[in-house]
Amino acid sequence: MFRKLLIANRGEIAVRVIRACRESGIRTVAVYSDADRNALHVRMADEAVHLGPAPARESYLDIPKVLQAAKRTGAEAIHPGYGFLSENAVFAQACADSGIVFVGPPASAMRILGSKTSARRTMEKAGVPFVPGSTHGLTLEQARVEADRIGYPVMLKAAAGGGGKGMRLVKTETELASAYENAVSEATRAFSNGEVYLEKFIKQPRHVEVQVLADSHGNTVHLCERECSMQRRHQKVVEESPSPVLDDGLRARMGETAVRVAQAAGYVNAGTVEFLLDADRNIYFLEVNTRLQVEHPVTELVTGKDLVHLQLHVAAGGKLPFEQKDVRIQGHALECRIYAEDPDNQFFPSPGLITQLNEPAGPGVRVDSGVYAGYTVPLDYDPMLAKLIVHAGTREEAIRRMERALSEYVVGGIKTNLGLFHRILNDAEFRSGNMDTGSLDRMLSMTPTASAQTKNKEIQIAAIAAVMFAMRSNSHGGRTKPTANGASSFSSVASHGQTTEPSGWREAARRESLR
Ligand code: MV4
Repeated sequence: MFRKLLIANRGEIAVRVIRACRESGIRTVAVYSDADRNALHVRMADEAVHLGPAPARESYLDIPKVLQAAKRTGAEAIHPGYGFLSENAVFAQACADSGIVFVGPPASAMRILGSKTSARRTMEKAGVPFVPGSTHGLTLEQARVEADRIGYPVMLKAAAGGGGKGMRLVKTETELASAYENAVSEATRAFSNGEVYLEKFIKQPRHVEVQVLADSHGNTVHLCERECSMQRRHQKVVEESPSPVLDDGLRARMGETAVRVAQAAGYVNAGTVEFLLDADRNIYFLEVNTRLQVEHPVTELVTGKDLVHLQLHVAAGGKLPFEQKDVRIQGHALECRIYAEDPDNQFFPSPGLITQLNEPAGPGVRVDSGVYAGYTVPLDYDPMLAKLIVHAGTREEAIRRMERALSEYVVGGIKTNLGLFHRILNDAEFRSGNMDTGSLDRMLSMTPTASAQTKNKEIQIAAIAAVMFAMRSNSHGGRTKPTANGASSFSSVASHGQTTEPSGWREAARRESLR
């Protein structure tokens, strides 16, 4: 195993990797920018190297600076986390050329999968079902012919894209020329590569992804699926495993297909195979994310496998310590992504000083957080603060556990999306388990009714009361005494909105949660 590893990332994922390293006796090197001098990952690592100014181009994305930090500190391996350099084949190749282990797939697999057209050609050869359409970049004239062949509506996509960038829906031939020009120019600007291709448009698809894991000895397994349809503008908000819409047959077929995808690309390490599932339950390969994903914890909780430990193990040349038949799903896991953003103002980022922080705990609750009370969230990077993940026996129990954990969660000083999850978890489509990628937009387009707002406020008040109750039990080392009318301090707080012993912390929590 490695003696020292550099984490080329920040925030909760850097912290997550540092924790796994500490458990394995691996020394850790953090890197940071001017904006991250006081960041949690810097405090938690054994060593830290300053990279440069706040803009990612001059710090976290600067390949020579990151490599130099690894060489100077004697790190034998680099974990890229997600985002930043994690899917950059040039970086993976540069690590290999410098004799540093990149904790991720070989650069060759990243090149095959990084181009959506080359990925589609590879899957065509391997007999993997993919969305009907072209497997090469197209001129406008070729696009016209191809669109006529597969039938409108079609989607124009950037070959270098992924995650929704450079995509255009084309409903009729009259829209094709202008959509083509737009897609090419957007792709050129975003990826310095204007190659676009066509796919048949799948209406209201569900987004289901399969976690795969491969070692360098030819063994590949899948760790079942995650359902990620609850998203807004290609930003996932709630994820879960297993998917409520898969049965064992479809799960096995998707898993086997994902393993075939990985093998066809020469994949090693952890990766995610994305599928679209249409209304008739057809599955279509979409793309591979060649990194550890934000939502990996839901897979860890239901399979009992630690993905970061496994990534480190296979990157160091180890064999997979289990076989496919040993992978089973236990119970149900849900994840809520906590963002510093304002749901009442078009989800604009809301950076600033975190004045109060109470992260939930208790049975079946995990918080992967990159922040602490007194930390100032910078505006330079993604505004995700933390992930709240719960595990329980059934989906219903997991939803109730998530509501309980959310009721304990207090983030003061900045706006967050915490208040949104109660609505999502009680949304009829979400409850049914039959969501698609339009479900969250439909929910958000319905302004909450006055009664729903009243209900929300009641729940918020109950949430603060629950936190106060917990604090009180802690500080007094015992139960809360009933009040004269027989109610506990819980209902007393709920009805009067104040405690008998006002404290700075409680008052701040009350102000935050009532906002
Ligand atoms: C599609 C599609 C419908 N038909 N492709 C968006 C992100 C990128 N990974 C692929 N995406 C889509 N591709 C065809 N041929 C609909 C989407 C899509 C979507 C996919 C996954 C998760 C959320 C989504 C939201 C809107 C559209």
